[in-house]
Amino acid sequence: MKNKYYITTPIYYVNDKPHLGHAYTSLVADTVARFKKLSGKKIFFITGTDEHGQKVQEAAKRKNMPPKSFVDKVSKEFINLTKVLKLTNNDFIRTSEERHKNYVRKIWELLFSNGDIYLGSYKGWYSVRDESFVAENEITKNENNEKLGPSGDVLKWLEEPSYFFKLSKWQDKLMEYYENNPDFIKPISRYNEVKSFVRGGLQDLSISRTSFTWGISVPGSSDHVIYVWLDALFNYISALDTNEKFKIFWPADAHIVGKDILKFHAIFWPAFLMSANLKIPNNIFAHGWWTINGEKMSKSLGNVIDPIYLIDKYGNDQIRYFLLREISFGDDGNFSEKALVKRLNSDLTNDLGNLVQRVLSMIIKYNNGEILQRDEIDNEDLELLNIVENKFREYNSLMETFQFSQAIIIIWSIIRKANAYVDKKAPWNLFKENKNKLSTVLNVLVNLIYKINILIQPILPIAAKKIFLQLNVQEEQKFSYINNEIKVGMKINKPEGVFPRIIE
Ligand code: ME8
Repeated sequence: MKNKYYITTPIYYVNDKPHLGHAYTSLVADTVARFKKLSGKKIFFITGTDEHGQKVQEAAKRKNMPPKSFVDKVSKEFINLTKVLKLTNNDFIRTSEERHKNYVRKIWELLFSNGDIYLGSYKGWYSVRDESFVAENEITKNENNEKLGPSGDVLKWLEEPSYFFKLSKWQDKLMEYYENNPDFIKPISRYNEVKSFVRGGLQDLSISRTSFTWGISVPGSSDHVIYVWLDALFNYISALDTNEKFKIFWPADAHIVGKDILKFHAIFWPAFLMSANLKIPNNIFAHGWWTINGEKMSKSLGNVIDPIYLIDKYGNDQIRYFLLREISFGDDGNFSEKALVKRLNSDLTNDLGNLVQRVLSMIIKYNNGEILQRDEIDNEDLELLNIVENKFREYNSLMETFQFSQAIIIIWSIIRKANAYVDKKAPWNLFKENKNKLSTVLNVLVNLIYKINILIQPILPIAAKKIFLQLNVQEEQKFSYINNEIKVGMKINKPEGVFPRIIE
């Protein structure tokens, strides 16, 4: 299907409840899903939870719970977060579901029969925090001379029988794929990083474990469980596989992930897919980290922020806006509530909220809510009438390339122009001096708000709906409507403030 668009978030570990980092990736994926839908695409968007592995088993043990009851409980919190965030995901996949486990066993058998799996034994260091085997050159030491992994946890020595995937065999094919598909990994700095890693040589990958049991057992070898990353990555296909209608969505158009898990997505994943003779996703975008005082926000560092607390306090659109606007997608950024409040008051309350509130109030006050025609058009009116269409191409290409902050800057440059136009034209004076001009100015402004609101839909979906309702038009307006206008003679509804000021 030509018009389809399949987008995913990582599936999150259920060793602990969700934090703002998880909410961020999910909100970004939701923004893209909404943007693509408004551009006319048929969307499939999934998120979910990664429920197997040593890290989750150990977390369950710490809570004195059987792993299954533990993952059932924690995954509910992630499902709840999708509701609080008002995500438009079509499905939520859990790796403990039968549909997923059956699919992964099928894949194991396929890779095995293709000659890419062999039995050996693994000896080496393992990071439970990252669920990753760690090479000697990635190891550092702490003051007690203990070995640390890339995420700073104390490594465990593993020595156990293990099945291996012939990753080394796929090195050349991977390099060839990267060369032929320069857009596969974004941003470009990450693409170069992955290429130089693979060029440095790939070792075969241990893909089963025997020292714990919480996972999908290896077909025909039930003392082994399948390595959690081989299990987890295939969620992107198992989520489609049980429904013929959804199978056509593969390959994914975009996997949105944090840079911490790029290696798994950009190296292991395409190698597994090549081995299984499946198509490779079009794009992997690895974004940066939200930090707190310069340190990555993470469950294990204990410096996490609860997204539900923030949304209760400030609102859903507000948090979404801040996360998308505050950092360039791809970069790291420091989170602070002070910066959040400052940005919300300045951008949402003073700029957008104020524009909508004062223009709609004037239409009610001066024209009894009716949209009147424009008949005295000057160059300033014309400029504003055309500004959104003129900027649309730029906005669209920024959104297409996941430059959300830059796309928002374009919209806000229009909003600020609109506010400056209100101040300059001073409708409150025109009301006394020139009623014709007043109608023209208010007509220009209401159409401008309508068009601005079309652009903000993926970024501020709830507010955009409210504003369309105040304009008395349908609550969703596709991008192809960008040249439409609010009909003369129509009446708007009474405005209600969309972004109340936050007391600092
Ligand atoms: O890695 N800033 O799950 P996970 C921004 N189960 N994003 C952050 C973040 C931060 N400080 N902290 C977390 C896993 N994230 C695997 C994935 S996929 C087949 C398996 C986001 O619970 C970011 O997207 O550790 C990161 O990649 C993901 O959460 C890691 O979530």
